[in-house]
Amino acid sequence: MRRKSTSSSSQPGFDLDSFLTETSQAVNQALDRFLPRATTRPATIHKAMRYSLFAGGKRMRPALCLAAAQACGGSFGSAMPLACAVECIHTYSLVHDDLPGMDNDDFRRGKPTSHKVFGEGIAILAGDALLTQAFEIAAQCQGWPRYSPQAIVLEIARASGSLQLIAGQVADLEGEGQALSATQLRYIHERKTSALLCCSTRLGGMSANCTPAQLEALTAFGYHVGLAFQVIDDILDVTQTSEKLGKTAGKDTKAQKATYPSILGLDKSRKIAAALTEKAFAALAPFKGKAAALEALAQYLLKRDR
Ligand code: GRG
Repeated sequence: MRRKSTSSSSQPGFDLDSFLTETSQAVNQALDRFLPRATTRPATIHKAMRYSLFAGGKRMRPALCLAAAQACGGSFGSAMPLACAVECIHTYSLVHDDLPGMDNDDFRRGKPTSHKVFGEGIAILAGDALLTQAFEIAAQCQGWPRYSPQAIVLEIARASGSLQLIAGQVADLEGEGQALSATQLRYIHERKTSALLCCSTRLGGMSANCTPAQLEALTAFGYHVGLAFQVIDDILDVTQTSEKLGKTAGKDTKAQKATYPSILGLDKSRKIAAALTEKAFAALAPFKGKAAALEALAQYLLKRDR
């Protein structure tokens, strides 16, 4: 997968391209091990789960998880089950988001959506199975002195439940065609996007048995990166082609969705994304230079073009 150059990263010595290549490959291999084989009965559901999971996502949530583990002196190996769990949750949310009853989209990750290939019923079940798979993977983690497997499962359940991820989707659906304020939009972004990105970052720290102060710093980092991520996503929706994004561009305007560009314009939206990223950088101060990967990721997410 070709990536935009990251040479503007605030830690010039850090090779983000190599980091992303290494983490994506390791995550793909681990996911392949965690999931039932495509031939395992009933084969249709396992084919559908694998189809969406291996369709070519950017693996940003796992990358944040692994980078956070590294910042706290942990290992990729310890963090890997949690990185895989968040990618399963994320993929489930995309499969369901694309369904006719939600955004009704035909393309995702550069391929026809799950319901286009397998039919609506199997797509719903594939999303359900990916969500459940995430908890199966996370529940098998070793646990750490400060963070039991129960604490890890609770962390993921809270981020993906009806107060966060689902709440964001509900507000997003109910907000279609409405003139939302910037505050209402922030509520949606905090939940539908930032919650899982923040959870991914926190889980990485937890897998390194991070201190409460480190967890607090990772929370502030993940929260702001998550918000910036959605502002950029909204900008890309109006500035990029469907081919580039691997999903249908211009959907927000068509669905009459309030976005930062529609409320505040592109220039102001770009400034907001940059300011949010600055806040994310500031949160990394306690790591005293040990968070090069997190810093480079935040910069990359701000500058991304897909
Ligand atoms: C639970 C049905 C349901 C939905 C929850 C996450 C979500 C709400 C809906 C998914 C669609 C959406 C626009 C989510 C916001 C987060 C976002 C911008 C997702 C796209 O993430 P990328 O760009 O995707 O990391 P890839 O494909 O690269 O992994």
